[in-house]
Amino acid sequence: MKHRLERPLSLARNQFLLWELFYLHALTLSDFILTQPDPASSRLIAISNRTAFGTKSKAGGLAVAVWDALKSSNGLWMGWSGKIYDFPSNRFSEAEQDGVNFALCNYTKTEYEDFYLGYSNSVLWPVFHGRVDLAKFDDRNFKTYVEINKRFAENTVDLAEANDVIWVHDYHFLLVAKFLREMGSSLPCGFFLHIPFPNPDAFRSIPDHKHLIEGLISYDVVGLQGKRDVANLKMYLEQEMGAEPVSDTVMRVNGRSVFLLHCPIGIDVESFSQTATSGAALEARNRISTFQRNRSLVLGVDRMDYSKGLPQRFEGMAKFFDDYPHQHGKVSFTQVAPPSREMVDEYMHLREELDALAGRINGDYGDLDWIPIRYLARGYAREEVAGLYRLAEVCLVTPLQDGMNLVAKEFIATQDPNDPGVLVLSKFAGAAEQMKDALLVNPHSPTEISDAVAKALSMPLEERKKRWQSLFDGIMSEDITWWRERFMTVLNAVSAN
Ligand code: ADQ
Repeated sequence: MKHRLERPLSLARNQFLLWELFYLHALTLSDFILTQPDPASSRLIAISNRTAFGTKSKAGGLAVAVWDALKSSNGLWMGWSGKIYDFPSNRFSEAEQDGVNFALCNYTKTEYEDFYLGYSNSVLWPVFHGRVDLAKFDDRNFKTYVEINKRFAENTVDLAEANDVIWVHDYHFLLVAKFLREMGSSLPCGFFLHIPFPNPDAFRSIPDHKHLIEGLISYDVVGLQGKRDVANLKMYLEQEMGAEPVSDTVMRVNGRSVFLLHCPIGIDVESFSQTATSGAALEARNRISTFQRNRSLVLGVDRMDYSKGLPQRFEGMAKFFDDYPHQHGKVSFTQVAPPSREMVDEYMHLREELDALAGRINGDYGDLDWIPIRYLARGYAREEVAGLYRLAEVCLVTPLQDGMNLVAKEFIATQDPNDPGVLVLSKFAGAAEQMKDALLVNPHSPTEISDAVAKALSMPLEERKKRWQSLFDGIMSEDITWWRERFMTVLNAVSAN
């Protein structure tokens, strides 16, 4: 039986935020009326490293949310084309797809290595995920990071019109607003960080931390996934920059007011839920069922990244097979993990580590007619992933650190309400702040993972349904539309004040 899905009333659900703005920031009622998003007069410019240009289906919540926002305002999406050329793209080239305009640049090989692999993914990604030990600090990479941010700002100034509103995404572009301000642009500019904001000491370990924070506080609104991220950023601003809170959400720093917005990203629940019963999803289910026979499926779906806690998860499953021998032959764990950022050393090492661990666990516990752990180092179509989620009795989402984690929400969206699976979720995923009815575990503890899997597999149907319903209601009420409108409501209101 299909569950009933209602169109989210996101604007109504964000009314609370309007009142929060009204009271906390002494905006007048007319400010509100005048500053609500008016697609007819303000165009949205989105900036992110990759765009959805050239993709047939806009898989992934973010691409869909940004696309919809751009389409309704005849907007512009700026980003990297994904191509590497010999010459820098001082001017971006323009394109159009399905009613959305794009301005795309190419990177040179050096820019790709220094800006993308070097600074973004070998300094900011590890440090923001609490892995200062993996960071590789190099002045040259920072210099290129600055140059690319400046180039994006220059092209934004060239392409922007008087009423535009700018929304920048993620850690690749911490400095864009600072350059925009230096170039004289006062257009409303918001930033959303998809990954965690680290504790102040970890952030201070980056030699250029003061430059980075000057960039961040040049935005009017900084959106963060979790309350812990907002608290970390506030703490850093107070300790290092002498910032003073104007209200619960606004900090006064270097003569500017910055709105720190707690804004957890959601998914398109309705669409994901429908995908799980599509033809392609059923086909994927049938294929894995052939392998599973009647065994219970424990599933993991992640990009192959050290922040996702994959070796620790494999160890957790080894502990499960150790501690619960009666489950041998009755349960199989399948981990789907497409390699990413393979040019970065740590990602190559992770691949080798997982190869070795999977081999060891199968060697130790497997039998002639049973493979305990299957690890597939490849990506699958969105429909196929949805089909796998729907079949799984347990989904293991155990990152060591994660801004949010969309897999946790996708799993819940795809379950059969009459026979839902159980979500085992890391306490350190941003999603854990919202999804308290999952089985929450410490991802570093093989015992906690093992016991949670055992508990999930033996959980009575009534308890599974109760937990699932509460999780489902949560992801429905704070879905991708709610997230986008929450951010845009604040950006429009704050920037006009
Ligand atoms: P990611 O680190 O990429 O995102 P996540 O939120 O889990 O992590 O999203 C991964 C996406 O890739 C999901 O939509 C998932 O379905 C898909 N995916 C993963 N493995 C796949 C496979 N094998 N085949 C096909 N699809 C696969 C960053 C942050 C997160 C934050 C998001 C959004 O690190 O914390 O939730 O941005 O803000």
